[in-house]
Amino acid sequence: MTMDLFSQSQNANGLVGSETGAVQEIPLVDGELTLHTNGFSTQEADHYFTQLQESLAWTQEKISMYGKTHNVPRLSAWYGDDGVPYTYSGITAYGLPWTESLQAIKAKVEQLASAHFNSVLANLYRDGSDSVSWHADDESELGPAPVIASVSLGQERTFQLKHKFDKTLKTNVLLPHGSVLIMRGATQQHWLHQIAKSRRAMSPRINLTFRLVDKRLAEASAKR
Ligand SMILES: O=C(O)CCC(=O)C(=O)O
Repeated sequence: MTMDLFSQSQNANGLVGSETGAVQEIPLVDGELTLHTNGFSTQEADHYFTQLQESLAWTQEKISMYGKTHNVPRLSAWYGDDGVPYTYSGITAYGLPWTESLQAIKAKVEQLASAHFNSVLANLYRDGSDSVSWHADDESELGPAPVIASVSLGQERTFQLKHKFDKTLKTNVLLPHGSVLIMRGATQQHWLHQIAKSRRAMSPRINLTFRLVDKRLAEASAKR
């Protein structure tokens, strides 16, 4: 049985997230989710989308699986405070310095989340065939109960969640242009999330996930 977690805020499609101006505390077993549907006005979101699409250092990362190298199905870029490391595919690297736009977005998001962030992972989904597969943001350097603030600009996509241990628990959240989804508490310990591929014609989407990386823990896990 799939639990009906969103009976008060579902739209006609059974998805949440389409109410203008809404701040929704989304009830989630073993987790905490808040969706600011209009965290950024349409005008601000339009401006930042164009600005970031043109100016961020978008990179095609590669992943090795079963002895073969594949392109990751999206472009990405890391930015952060000086000396904040991040690790991917066993490699430790350092983020680029904040751009003016990213700093302005970070300030707004920190206010919405009442939290401080020192790095951001930017993802560019070029069309519906770009995606991110099931995972949790549960790296040890984020701590046991990280606050992650996720900004969506451009094409609305569906953020899918499934519980790690109780297979009956799953849900979908629509992430519209200008929205900010905040995950906190035990969410990363108990839930996986993904943006699935879609066969529908889709325009580009930029996602920014702001995080607070513990430098000492990141360096320690890189040495392991
Ligand atoms: O694009 C999204 O909304 C999710 C991105 C994500 O899960 C990640 O970067 O870890």
